[in-house]
Amino acid sequence: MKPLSRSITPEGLYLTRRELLLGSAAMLLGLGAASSHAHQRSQKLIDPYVDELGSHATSLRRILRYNNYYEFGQDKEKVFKKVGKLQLRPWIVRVGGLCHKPRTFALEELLAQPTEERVYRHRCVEGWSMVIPWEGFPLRRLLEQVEPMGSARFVRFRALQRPKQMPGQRGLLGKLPWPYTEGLRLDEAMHDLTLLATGLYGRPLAAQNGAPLRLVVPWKYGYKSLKAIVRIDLVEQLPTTFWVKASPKNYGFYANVNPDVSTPRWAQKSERRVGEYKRRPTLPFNGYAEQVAGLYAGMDLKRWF
Ligand SMILES: Nc1nc2c(c(=O)[nH]1)N[C@H]1C(S)=C(S)[C@@H](COP(=O)(O)O)O[C@H]1N2
Ligand SMILES: [Mo]
Repeated sequence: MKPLSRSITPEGLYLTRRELLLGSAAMLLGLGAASSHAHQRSQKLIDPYVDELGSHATSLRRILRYNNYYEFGQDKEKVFKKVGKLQLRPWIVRVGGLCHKPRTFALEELLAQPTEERVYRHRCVEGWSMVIPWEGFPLRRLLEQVEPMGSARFVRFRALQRPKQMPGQRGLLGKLPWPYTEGLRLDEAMHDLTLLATGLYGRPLAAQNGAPLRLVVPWKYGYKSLKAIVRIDLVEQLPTTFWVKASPKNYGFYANVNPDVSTPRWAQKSERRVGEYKRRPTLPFNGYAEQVAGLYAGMDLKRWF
């Protein structure tokens, strides 16, 4: 079995540069969209991005052009065209609440952390999925630096609120409970699979994928993986979150991928991998049961959607 992660080696960096070169050569030749194919070719020759179950990563082009990011509207195929105005620097992330050493991190400091590559499955509650080669570091590493207090039981995340640059925060969608917020139980947040992503496919994160910093929790529905993080707080009570406030019937706090629990709006038995035609069965915990099922021993996963 392929390991879930590998650290970024000098060869890895070399590949990244090679990929960029091939990509820009394709652009110069006027092939435009061919850059991601050039990229895939270069990866396959040497070390393809494959998850531990053998699935190849979704193409970079698809990952960049099919997005859920309500701050930029509801049309998944248009998000990438609307993010250009978002100002990604300067950027700071405040980490506070019930911890002994609350801190403000400058983005540069976070991006200087050593990173790993993790090829993760991503399953949206709407029934589509992708395989994404993330680059990032475990959230645990950040939380340990602020020293959570014994009373901290949950972690609350908050995304950027900047209506001037985020059209979904104005007009009709402006009525949603902005800013986008999410939460995890502290042990979920400390789990090794839980990442802060800084990039994908060996490149810096694109705005539409949640730049400059984004949460990734691969065994939960995609809405837990909050983009554009600006604040992280350790708290005592289970936090209410954006989608739970907006539509409690269709969204829950735990949101562990579970083919046996459907929501009124979506059945969850199967999913369509973006780029594929036939649906495939959805796996409990999105295929990560071996690593995470123990976190929920004794919990009624039907009740705690
Ligand atoms: N801030 C913010 N984060 C968000 C969302 C959002 O609307 N706003 N959508 C979520 C949902 S529903 C999904 S499926 C994933 C999509 O991530 P991707 O576009 O990088 O594939 O982002 C999640 N994170
Ligand atoms: Mo989603």
